[in-house]
Amino acid sequence: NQLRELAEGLAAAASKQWSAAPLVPGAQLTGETTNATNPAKRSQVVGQWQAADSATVELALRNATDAFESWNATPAAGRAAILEHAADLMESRMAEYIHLCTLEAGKTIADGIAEVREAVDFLRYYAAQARELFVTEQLPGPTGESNTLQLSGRGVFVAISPWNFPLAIFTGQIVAALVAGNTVIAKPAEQTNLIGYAAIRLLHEAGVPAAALQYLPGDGATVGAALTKDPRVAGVVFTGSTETARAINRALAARDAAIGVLIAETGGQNALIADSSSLPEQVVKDAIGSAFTSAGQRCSAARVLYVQDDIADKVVGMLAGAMKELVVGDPALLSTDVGPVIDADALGQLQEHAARMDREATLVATAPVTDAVDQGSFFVPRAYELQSLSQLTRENFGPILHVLRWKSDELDAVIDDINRTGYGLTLGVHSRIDETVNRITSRVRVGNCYVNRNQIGAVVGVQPFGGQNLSGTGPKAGGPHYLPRFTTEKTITVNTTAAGGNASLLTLA
Ligand code: UN1
Repeated sequence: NQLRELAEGLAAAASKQWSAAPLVPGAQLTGETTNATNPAKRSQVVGQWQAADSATVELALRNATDAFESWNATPAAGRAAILEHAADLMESRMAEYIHLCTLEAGKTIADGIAEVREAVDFLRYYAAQARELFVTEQLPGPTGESNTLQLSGRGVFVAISPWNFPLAIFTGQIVAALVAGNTVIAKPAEQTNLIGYAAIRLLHEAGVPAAALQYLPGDGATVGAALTKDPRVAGVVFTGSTETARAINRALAARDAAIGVLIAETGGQNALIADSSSLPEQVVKDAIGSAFTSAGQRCSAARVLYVQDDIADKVVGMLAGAMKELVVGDPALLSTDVGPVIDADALGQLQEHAARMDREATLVATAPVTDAVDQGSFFVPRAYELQSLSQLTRENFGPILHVLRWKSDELDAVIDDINRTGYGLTLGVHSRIDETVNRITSRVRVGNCYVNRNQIGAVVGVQPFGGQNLSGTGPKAGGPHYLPRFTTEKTITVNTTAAGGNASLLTLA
């Protein structure tokens, strides 16, 4: 039944027209429209979107500033109820969002389903957390005084979101800021404006006031930079490159304004370490899942497989065999494992890296080339064997896995290598020796360690996700410490005796 509903929903969604434009009360929209295209079918226009101009950005900032006091005064339980309503709406229209994720972001149906579920999980998780967090806490104190601690939103929050989770991360960032009492200006990634627009419309329908949540599609210079340098902005929540996070941090710091908050989740150079006690079949299955799901376009994805030399030949041989089974193609087909990468730029960067690897490393495995590949921005998965991790000079955001061998006395050197990258997002460990697992997980400085399983797909509320060092500022999305970062605290001390709470003026100092 569910499958039939999904199929019917997908078919209905396929006949709809899609568009996006700024959602800013009072704006006169005059900007040019741009075509949105399907990454799997270069020539297919899937909708139009209109970018925000500078006047619209300014109006959005004014609206968000004006709307803050009343949205922040709405009881947290009321804000949480709106999120819960939005979760129900999104679930009931799951097929439409899956279709959009395939159409505009090139996601497979399986990834589209995961995307909608994660967005719904974020809505319900932050709603539940807000209900618990926003209770006025009575603090113990001296007799004659009452001390309470109140949480409040900070003001205007800007959400700058990535194209690789255009619904899940987009929604998660926005609703965390909103439910904490902030007004939000959402700047989607330019590649996924249509999905972002549909999500914002749904949140409005669920009851978020239009001025409390505004939508500003556009480029980084006109929209992103204008927002982050504005003194009216209290904080920014960002997922994307480390370089952009640094630029946002500098912009916030340079303002003659209150000190802005930055919550950033950035890149990685994620390793999977397998020792000789691990099961080669499982290592290969999890390496493939972690490196090539979502066409490798997850910041959690495995980029480097460190395999102990005694099992290395076996693992590399099995990897080559298994990769021959990967089906690269149209993400709308259920048979497809690996869809396109997001656009021609992304493809160009991967090709450039592969060309260097072809010269400087050894190609050990590839997936088969299919007819679909010429029609869009497809990169056929590859695996290279390296001599040293230093051959990787940047994060390669796509389906390329790098293999390195290590000897039994080199485990600490491997750990040092990984830490030296400065990134610290995910780590996979495959070993059946507890002592080895403990040594690795305690020494490697990352945000998420996964032992004897794949290293992607962190579940909201169960596996809080986020990195350290170059990989982000924390706190982790989908974890208990995330919402508090969007709030500010107020301590209220009241003299409750007629004569005064403090017995003597002399004790005041
Ligand atoms: C990202 O790619 O920005 O664990 C984050 C995962 C996802 C998060 C990825 N839940 O793979």
